[in-house]
Amino acid sequence: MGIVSPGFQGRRRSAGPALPPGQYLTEDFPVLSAGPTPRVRPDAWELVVTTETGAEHRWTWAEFTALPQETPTVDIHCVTRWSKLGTTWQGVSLDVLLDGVDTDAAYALVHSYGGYTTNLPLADLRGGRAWVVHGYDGRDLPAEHGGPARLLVPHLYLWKSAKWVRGIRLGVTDTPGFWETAGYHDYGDPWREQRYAGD
Ligand SMILES: Nc1nc2c(c(=O)[nH]1)N[C@H]1C(S)=C(S)[C@@H](COP(=O)(O)O)O[C@H]1N2
Ligand SMILES: [Mo]
Repeated sequence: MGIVSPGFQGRRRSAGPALPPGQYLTEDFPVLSAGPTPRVRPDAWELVVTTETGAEHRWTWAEFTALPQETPTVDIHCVTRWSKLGTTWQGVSLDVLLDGVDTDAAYALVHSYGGYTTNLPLADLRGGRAWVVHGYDGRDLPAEHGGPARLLVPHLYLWKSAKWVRGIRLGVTDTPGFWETAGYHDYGDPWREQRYAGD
């Protein structure tokens, strides 16, 4: 009854595909690391955001973990084609970290302990879509998954979610990171299947 015609409302939102094209579902949590796992003790850990003018914003572990916390539940998609749905993390929104950072930059190059880098538009770190997380599934983030803390940007392929994050350098120009230099897509939207440069 009424004026609602079935099939003409909210279909994509309620029943849209959970998996981006070319992905399969996994229940376990694979570890993908391009090198050895760095062991960074929290008391030696710091996070640095550097702006295009060279201004630095630093957080010790105590300062970082005292910031307002969120527990996002998100789907993650690796370019090697596994996806994992409904993963729950704990950490700090990039909106909180970037609040008070004065910048006109359009790009971010994320640096990890161990030397890994990855780039993305600064806009993709804003708007409640990116976190620096130190917890997974109610526990401390295991070292192999990026502990003590990693970036989490679930709307892009997971190689953008730098494990063992140590710094974010803001720039007016785009600088490709580790996998982007090796031929992976500069942006990496799983829903547009942007796996490799040119996709
Ligand atoms: N520092 C660092 N971060 C990294 C990587 C890496 O090799 N080093 N691999 C990336 C890739 S390709 C993926 S798929 C995810 C894997 O995260 P996981 O090992 O927690 O599943 O981390 C990303 N972040
Ligand atoms: Mo990956």
